[in-house]
Amino acid sequence: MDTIVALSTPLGVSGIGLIRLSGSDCHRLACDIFGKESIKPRYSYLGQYRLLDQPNFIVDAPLFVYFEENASYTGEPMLEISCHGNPLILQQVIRDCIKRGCRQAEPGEFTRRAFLNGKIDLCQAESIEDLIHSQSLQALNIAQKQLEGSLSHKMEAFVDVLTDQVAFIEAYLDFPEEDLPEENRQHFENNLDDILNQLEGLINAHKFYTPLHNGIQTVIVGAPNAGKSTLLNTLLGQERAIVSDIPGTTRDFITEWYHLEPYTLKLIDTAGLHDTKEKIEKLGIEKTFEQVKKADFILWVLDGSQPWDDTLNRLKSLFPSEKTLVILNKSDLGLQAKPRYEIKDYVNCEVSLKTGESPSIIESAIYQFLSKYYNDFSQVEFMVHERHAEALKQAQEALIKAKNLLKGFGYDDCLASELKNAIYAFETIVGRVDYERVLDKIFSKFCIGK
Ligand SMILES: Nc1nc2c(ncn2[C@@H]2O[C@H](COP(=O)(O)OP(=O)(O)O)[C@@H](O)[C@H]2O)c(=O)[nH]1
Ligand SMILES: [Mg+2]
Repeated sequence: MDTIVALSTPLGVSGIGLIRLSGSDCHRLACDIFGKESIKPRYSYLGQYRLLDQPNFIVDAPLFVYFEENASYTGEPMLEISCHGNPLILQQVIRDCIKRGCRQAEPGEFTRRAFLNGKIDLCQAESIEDLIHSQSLQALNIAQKQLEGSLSHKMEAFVDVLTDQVAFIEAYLDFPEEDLPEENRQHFENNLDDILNQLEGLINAHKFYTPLHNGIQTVIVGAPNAGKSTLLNTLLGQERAIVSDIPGTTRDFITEWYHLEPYTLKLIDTAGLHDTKEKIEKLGIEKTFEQVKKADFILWVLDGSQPWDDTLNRLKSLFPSEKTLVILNKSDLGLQAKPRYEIKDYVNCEVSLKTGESPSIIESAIYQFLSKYYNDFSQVEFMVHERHAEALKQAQEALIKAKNLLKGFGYDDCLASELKNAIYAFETIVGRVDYERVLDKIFSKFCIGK
């Protein structure tokens, strides 16, 4: 296998920048670069990095560690070089490694090699991507367990049960003169029900994947001057957005993370929605509508002290009540009856963001709203990716058919074939089945150096 090289930390000024190499040449390269006869594995050395074409020039004095085959992340010989985090040093070192015969790694290639060398299965590889990118503590916790094999073990347990059953059915079909033992049939039916039950839970958990992984996309919308930026600042507890009584102050999006355990929200403060001819403002408004379409959760801020107008009617039709919480603001100025009436179909909370008493009221309104919308969020045990959900649905379909066949015809070939379909679906999740195409799709999501 060829030896690949990549920067594993972001390219930018930092204390340390880590360069990783993987492939059969690692030991020779380490000896050549650092002028050693041999190198002890898993031992940290301080070396002098000399460039191949300028041997008198020491580009950095990095720490390096060599890992032997079968005892590294990829399962191949590996070399990790911890340079000082100057992009110039890092570029020089990588270029030098390429001159010495390495190839720049493709995105995700280290993890792909780990998978191909049997160090991890596909579920585990995907959990590494979750570990790197997830935005909530709960997601990190689950991803860590999946890296240890929690989802893979579940799939393997299903496969074991079904494989035993297929073997039994096939033996029975070969010797049909033997009586079909009733207790086996009952036991089998119970097993099918148990797997189907668990499958339903897993398929259901898929809808939590994006909010766990990317955070809940929350767009703060409303007319100009309603108090959207004040809401953002109130939740964050800091003056993040400019608050002003000049309408149209917020034109571009302001995005901030906001943690309300167990939820992680990506708050997006937007331009006020109203009729305008002003070019830049108009652009901002169009962008806001795009955000509304993509949002998981909408916080609609309304100045309840102002009369209701036609623009608000139009906005109302754009914000579905099942994912919108209305913040009826400016209660200190006295709320009018009409807006209160108009938003009666929405979950809402009446506040005065200006008085500063509101954070806990709004926080608890958001918490309650999300708890209802994402019920059982904190009970989610698995990060069920789109790919997993699709395979799980195929398995579910096959097992439902199997259950009906068992009731109708007892043990026959069709039943065994449906069980095999389910087994195949579970195996694709773990990645035991050979399929290059799926691999490309998964690993292209990784960053280079991972
Ligand atoms: N009286 C009163 N004024 C408020 C309240 N909340 C915000 N404001 C004021 O309304 C104006 C517009 O607020 P801002 O957050 O910039 O609104 P945005 O355009 O929706 O982002 C500012 O002058 C705020 O101080 C409130 O609860 N009561
Ligand atoms: Mg604003």
